[in-house]
Amino acid sequence: MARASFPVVLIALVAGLAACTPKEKAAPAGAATVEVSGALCRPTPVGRHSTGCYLTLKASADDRLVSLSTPLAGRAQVHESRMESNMMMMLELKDGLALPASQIVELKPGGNHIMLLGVEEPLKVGDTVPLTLTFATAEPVEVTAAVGQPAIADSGSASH
Ligand SMILES: [Cu+2]
Repeated sequence: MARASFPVVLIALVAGLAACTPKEKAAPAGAATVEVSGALCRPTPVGRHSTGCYLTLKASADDRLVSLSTPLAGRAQVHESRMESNMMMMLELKDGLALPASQIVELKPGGNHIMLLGVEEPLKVGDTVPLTLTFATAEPVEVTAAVGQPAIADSGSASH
């Protein structure tokens, strides 16, 4: 039994008095999960304290990536990349990133990405970065990102 099922139990009790109406929602909140794979952070450029990380998400039910953290950076944000007047701009997705049920959502170079800010120690190829991802519904997920250059960078001029 999901621990968030209290209201559901109440409704079931009330409904049970009248009739057996199968009105459950598709997935109970407690069962929602998000698969995270392919986590990779770029090495920090010399003299810089920020870098980009990429990964792939797949939520079992509609969800939202709301925040991220790592002990290796002061802050971790979800950014979108956008071309504006021929300039690649990065904006924080303050409301997080939508994860539609069963859809693969990629954070990748030139697109949405994770930004580590205030990185204390330079990240070098071969290092690892522990990341904790927090979702609107699913339980938090911890992954270990490798540090390396992404295989495909579709925007040579962008630094993340
Ligand atoms: Cu960024």
